[in-house]
Amino acid sequence: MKEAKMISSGTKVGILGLGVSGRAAVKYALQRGARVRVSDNRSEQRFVAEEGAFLAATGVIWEAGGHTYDFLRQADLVLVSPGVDFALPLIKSLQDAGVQMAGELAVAAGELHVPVVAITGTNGKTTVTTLIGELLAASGKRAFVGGNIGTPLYEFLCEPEKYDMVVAEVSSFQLENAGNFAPDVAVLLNITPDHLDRHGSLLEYGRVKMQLFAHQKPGSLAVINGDDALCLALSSDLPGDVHTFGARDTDTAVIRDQLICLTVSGKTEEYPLVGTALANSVGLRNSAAAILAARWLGCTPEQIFQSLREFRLLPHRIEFVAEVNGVRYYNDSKATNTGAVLGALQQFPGNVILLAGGRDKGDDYCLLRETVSERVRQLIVMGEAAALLEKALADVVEILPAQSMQEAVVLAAETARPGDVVLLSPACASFDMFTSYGHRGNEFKKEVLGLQAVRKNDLVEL
Ligand code: UMA
Repeated sequence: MKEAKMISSGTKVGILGLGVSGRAAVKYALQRGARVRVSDNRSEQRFVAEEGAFLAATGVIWEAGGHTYDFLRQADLVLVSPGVDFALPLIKSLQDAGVQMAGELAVAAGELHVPVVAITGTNGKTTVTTLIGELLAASGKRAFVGGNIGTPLYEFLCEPEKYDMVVAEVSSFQLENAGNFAPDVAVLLNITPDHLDRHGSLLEYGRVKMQLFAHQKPGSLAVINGDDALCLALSSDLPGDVHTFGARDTDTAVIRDQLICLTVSGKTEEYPLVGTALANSVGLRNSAAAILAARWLGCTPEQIFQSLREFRLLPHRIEFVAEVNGVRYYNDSKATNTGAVLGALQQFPGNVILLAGGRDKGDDYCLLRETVSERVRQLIVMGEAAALLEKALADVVEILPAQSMQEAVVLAAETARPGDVVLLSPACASFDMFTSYGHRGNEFKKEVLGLQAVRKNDLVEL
């Protein structure tokens, strides 16, 4: 993927949104000798309190409390943070005035001279990105692992000599504005409703996701979930070589029981995952996608198999917390959409006490009805979306409202019987009550471990 660099000495660069991505963009633009100005919608007081040290250290010009046309019009190029909706009228006005607008993928497209693997999908992106990074590391490759996972690609662009490859988690927000980003290996894990408050419809969300493949060169690899009808429908005419993973005999990576069979140059390789952290339906799907990418990138079956056996699941993803009074508690705070919740519920045969709710992202909670009626004994709802969840599910499951995580865990503990599972799998964003899904998951864990402590104290007194 070779293309003109967007930034050089003297380029006037605007940064729209100064979060993790924006701060890395500032660092990168300054390193290239650009003249940088920053625009952020936090109030001036909060912005100075939170970013004062960074602003002083970098010496950039800034505005806060909103984005103004006059301020950003001074730039040749504006780097847009993923959290900024690309449909903002201001962005169109600036483009009409000749200001170029780019996201981190568009900027990177001109400067990535090593093999690039990019992973998208509604659920499993972070796990598969981490897994591919580990598979590459096990085969001696110096892989930069970044993107939506938390380290922006700008960080790679600041010191590319340190790496042989890039593994990038890519979100739909980043793909809205990806320019000619053309990964050598592009992976699509699944498409189920998410971020519909921003993208408007599932079809539009899917269309944005497919931008990952739009500029791939012939001979590049497109890895697609063959069990996901929407993924298949949207990938009928891609420029790269399409290989699928799934349950069909025709898939390149066939998932059967706890085994993945990969066909490479007419030969079959077997990857048994029994006894590993990945031996469940979600883990097998993620592994199959990662194996396809890693084999294409030159990892050997032995290296892959070894890394898969050693892989440990990331926190907040169906994470076992504790067993208290015969009840097992799981933290799945990362499940911020219905697709992820369905995946989690499929791991348990029944008798689940489900804790859900938070900030609504436009999902359709009716998609949970069938599985909830089969597997959930009680639903405890909290946060802004509580009423929406009740409306969608009240006739299929008993529902209790909770005002806080503490109340939710206490209610669950009172209801649960030995053998039950208490699962935090919210189907919503966390920002109404917490700073992040990690914060929400940690609060859940704290409350569960508190139950454990109470029980221990009881035992001591006895
Ligand atoms: N801001 C504005 N104007 C706006 C919106 C936001 O000025 O219209 C400012 C806010 O004041 C805020 C800053 O922009 O301080 C935040 O920027 P941001 O929302 O783009 O977030 P970053 O901190 O830069 O983090 C982003 C990704 N965030 C989003 O996509 C919302 C992070 O993904 C990513 O890890 C990080 O870049 C590094 O690449 C998070 C995420 O929730 C984890 N992603 C979504 C997901 O996974 O579902 C897409």
